[in-house]
Amino acid sequence: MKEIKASEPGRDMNIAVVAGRFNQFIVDQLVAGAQDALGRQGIMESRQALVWVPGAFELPLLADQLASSGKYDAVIALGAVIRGGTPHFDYVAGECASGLTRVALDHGVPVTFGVLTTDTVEQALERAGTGEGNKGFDAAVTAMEMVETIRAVKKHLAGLPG
Ligand code: INI
Repeated sequence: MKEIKASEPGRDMNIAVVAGRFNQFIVDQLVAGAQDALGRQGIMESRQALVWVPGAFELPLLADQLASSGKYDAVIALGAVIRGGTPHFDYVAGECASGLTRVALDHGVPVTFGVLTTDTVEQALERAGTGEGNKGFDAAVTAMEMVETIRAVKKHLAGLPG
């Protein structure tokens, strides 16, 4: 059986980051983590874009605009939804997650989920640290792997005998 594997992510990809401003002191660190991962991969700043929206609930709409543009190979969605004892949490986090999934499937563009959903600010801060203890970093690494995996599968499909 032929195993189709992504090659090491290259530099030739355009990546958009969409970030929710709510709890911005945390989301700033997720954005920094994502930028760190993209920079380590050698993706030039001119190939990266960052768009802020008011909160996590708004992430799917902007992710949709970016994914449907045909200009970006992947979208990284970043946000911080903190329960804080309110049922609002479930609506915001749930709609955000299902909306982002729908965008990826509608457009065939990877949309990675770097949205923290935690009970407390402390738990969110733990996941927004430096280097690899940062969910923004992880979401960017996943986005790049997904771009290469999709490229590898497309190449494989194009080479199959009819
Ligand atoms: N948005 C977040 O990104 N995180 C939250 O913790 C949050 N809370 O707790 O309410 C939040 N709410 C705002 C929401 O994303 C929308 O911006 C708002 O409802 C307007 O549509």
